Amino acid sequence: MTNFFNGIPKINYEGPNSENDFAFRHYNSDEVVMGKPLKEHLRFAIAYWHSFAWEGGDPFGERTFDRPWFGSEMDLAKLKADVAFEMFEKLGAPFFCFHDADVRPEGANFSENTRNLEEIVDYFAAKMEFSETKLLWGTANLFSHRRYMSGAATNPDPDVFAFSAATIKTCMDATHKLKGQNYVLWGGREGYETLLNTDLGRERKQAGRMLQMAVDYKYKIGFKGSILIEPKPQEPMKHQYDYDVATVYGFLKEFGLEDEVQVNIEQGHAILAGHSFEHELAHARELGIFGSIDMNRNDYQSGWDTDQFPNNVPEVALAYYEVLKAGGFTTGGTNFDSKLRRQSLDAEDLILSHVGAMDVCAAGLKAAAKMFEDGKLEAERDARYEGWDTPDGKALMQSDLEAIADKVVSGDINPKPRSGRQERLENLVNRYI
Ligand code: XLS
Ligand code: NI
Ligand code: NI
Repeated sequence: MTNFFNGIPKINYEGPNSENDFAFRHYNSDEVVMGKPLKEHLRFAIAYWHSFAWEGGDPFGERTFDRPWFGSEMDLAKLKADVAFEMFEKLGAPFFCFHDADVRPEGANFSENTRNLEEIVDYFAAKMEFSETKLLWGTANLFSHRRYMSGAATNPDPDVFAFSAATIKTCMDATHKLKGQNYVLWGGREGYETLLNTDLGRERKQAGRMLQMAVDYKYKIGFKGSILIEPKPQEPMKHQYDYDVATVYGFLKEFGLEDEVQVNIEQGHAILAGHSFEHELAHARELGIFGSIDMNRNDYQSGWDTDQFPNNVPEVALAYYEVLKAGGFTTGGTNFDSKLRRQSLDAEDLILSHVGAMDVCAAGLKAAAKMFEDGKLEAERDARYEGWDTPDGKALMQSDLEAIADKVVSGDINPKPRSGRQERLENLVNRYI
């Protein structure tokens, strides 16, 4: 036991009227909703990078957090792991996620990186034998080190492509060893700053080849989890290639990987792309590539990826409604890719941010389930399209322009506009929240 969380109790469910800050009001993990306990619906994961590796710096100031594990020695990386697993236990977190660079010290070269990673993976594995927390996903940090400043797979230098491929291999090995349920590829610096020095066509082919190699390697090692791409439109690059769900789908189609790879959709990234979170979720579901979510919001005024904990129940409810419509998570889950504000210095802040986020998600999921089970929203939607379910409607999809033109003339077809009933539907949704 470390003494980092001294005095902070294990968090239990106490119901909506509790006065205790260190308690859940909505997240009753075993409560059954639509035939499944909440913990299986929500599949919460803690992001190692934000909670344990991020130091509280911003472009104008350095580290604000004072954590006993900050530093580059292996012993400190192990202390960090001890604290992380204590936090997972306090929160009853079913999952966690990590990048290689979050968990191990940076080595002088590839072999040292790999040795460090393997040592920590063994350390994790020993802890996970006694912990209830599993690995939701692993991933490679192919964006922080200066070697990646011009991208990883899409770098103009083939040596960087090679270094990245080797790193993805070690991170897939680590994820596999820890029985991770997914392997994530967020596009890091796969994008460009200026077209003046960029060959888009080449970079696209390089990215497609790297993804194919990751998929091949998954089968080679017998990794049963899903491979997920996380779309984002910009930041750190001016333009990121995996812009949004639709763009990623086009990319997957081009390389014949649409049945092999799904998406990890982040709320904040959806907003940066000019979409709503539910737009991205619905789109992924309809395209058959829905995988997992990063549930962190942005500040709506500042226009960058501020990675804040979710705190808006109506928003979250609409997102989980789309997740329920997709049939819920299979390998995916709800990852809090969220970080504290840099003034939130205390161990308590780290716990309470997650308590609040888990409660907001639980409340949102319960509202979404009511919406779903009640069926009124879907009935309204179906009614709007009912013409398409008639024999005439169905026949249209098999017809051609000439035949349709004849039919319009002979049947004197003259469409009559009907209300879209948006406000009525908005009123309906608010009744569940
Ligand atoms: C950055 C991304 C990143 C991924 C994991 O914006 O959200 O944190 O989730 O590499
Ligand atoms: Ni992000
Ligand atoms: Ni993310």
